[in-house]
Amino acid sequence: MSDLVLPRRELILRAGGLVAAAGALPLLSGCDAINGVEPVRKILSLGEEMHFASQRALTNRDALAREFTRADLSPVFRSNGTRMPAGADYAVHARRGFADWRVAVRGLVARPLSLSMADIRAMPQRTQITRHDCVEGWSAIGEWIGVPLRSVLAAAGLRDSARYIVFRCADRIGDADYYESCDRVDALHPQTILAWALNGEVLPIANGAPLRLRIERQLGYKHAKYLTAIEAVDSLDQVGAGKGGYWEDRVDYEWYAGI
Ligand SMILES: Nc1nc2c(c(=O)[nH]1)N[C@H]1C(S)=C(S)[C@@H](COP(=O)(O)O)O[C@H]1N2
Ligand SMILES: [Mo]
Repeated sequence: MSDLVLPRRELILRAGGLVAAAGALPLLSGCDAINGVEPVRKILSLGEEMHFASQRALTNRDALAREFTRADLSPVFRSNGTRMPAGADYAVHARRGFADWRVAVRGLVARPLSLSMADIRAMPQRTQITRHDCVEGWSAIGEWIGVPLRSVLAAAGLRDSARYIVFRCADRIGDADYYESCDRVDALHPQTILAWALNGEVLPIANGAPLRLRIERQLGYKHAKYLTAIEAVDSLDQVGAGKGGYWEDRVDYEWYAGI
């Protein structure tokens, strides 16, 4: 697959979805199919996604991270940081296969959402084989499946006033919950996905079950695991100590960890 033509191809497929919603022949296929969302919402989010796409055309941060093939997969995708969130609540969710897990989408959005894992899997999906780079000096290549964050933000009606997206997590390290954030450009990047599968299997607990961020143009610590909420905000001042992430607030990790 050629990386560079993908965003356009995706838009064309989405346009196909619009035609299908209007009653013409269904043109959807494979993992790009839009399903599980009512037609009006579909048309609405198509408009919003095209709006996002035109905003993105003005930036030079559109480039895609390199994608690999299955032959490149690491034999083991190791885990780092939290491997199992503490507490009874998470353990109960895990025992139930995360059937009742909910991810809130809130803040500067027109339609706040509370998404189940079934809702998330019913949205358009993207599969990508990418390399994860941790600042601690290791890398691993894995295949991820998830919903593009921009589709979720479109469904929620991201407001123009939203400048950053904050990710809330179920685990604590020491005295605080883990959290991260990114700007609109990375939030709307086509490879920024909320992933629920790794290497063809449901995401393991050690890697962030049931849902974790993949933000492929940035370093490992930005890829928040165990997601509980996604918040659209206009400033990071009120988030943690104001630097936008757990490690940014505690050690000297950069907020923009571009690679
Ligand atoms: N919620 C949460 N997200 C997290 C972490 C964590 O401890 N908790 N560790 C980060 C770091 S430093 C890395 S390198 C990756 C590790 O992801 P993995 O466990 O799937 O290898 O998750 C990142 N996201
Ligand atoms: Mo890391």
